[in-house]
Amino acid sequence: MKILVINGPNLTLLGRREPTVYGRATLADIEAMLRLEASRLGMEIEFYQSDIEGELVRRIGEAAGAADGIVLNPAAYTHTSIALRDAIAAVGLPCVEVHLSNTAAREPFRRRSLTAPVCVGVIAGFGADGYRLALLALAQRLGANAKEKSARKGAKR
Ligand code: CA2
Repeated sequence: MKILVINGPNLTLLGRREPTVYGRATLADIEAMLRLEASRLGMEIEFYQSDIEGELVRRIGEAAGAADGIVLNPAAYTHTSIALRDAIAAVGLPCVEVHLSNTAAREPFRRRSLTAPVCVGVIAGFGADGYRLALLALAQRLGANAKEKSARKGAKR
């Protein structure tokens, strides 16, 4: 099972600025923690970051047929990007949206997510641990789907 983990603009600043909002973990720390969790779950992850909206759109599109699910922190594009929303809707893979901070408790413009409606769920406010929780949620959802499919196959035989 392969999961693509995508991070949007400015998340390379993690751990260096605004630790009270975003915590002290760097993006490299988050990647290392996720690799550990993925190996525990028997999953493979690919980690990707870009500040550029079009590159994020392209990477999501490339996941079709190459990954089983997506963990996505669209960062500021959460609140602005119809292009990202369309890419998630089109790729046909379960996508879990992650935010380090609790966006519902921040400025009004952060309360609206254009991408959340096309995701299977949103995890916000748990800092770096949110990425681990998103991976667990996908493992459970994809594992359950795989079990359901093989049970259906068995019932047909
Ligand atoms: O809470 C989150 O994970 C956000 O996606 C982070 C975005 C913000 O625009 C969203 O509303 C919520 C900001 C990412 C930039 O990260 C920084 C990290 C350290 C210092 C400055 C920015």
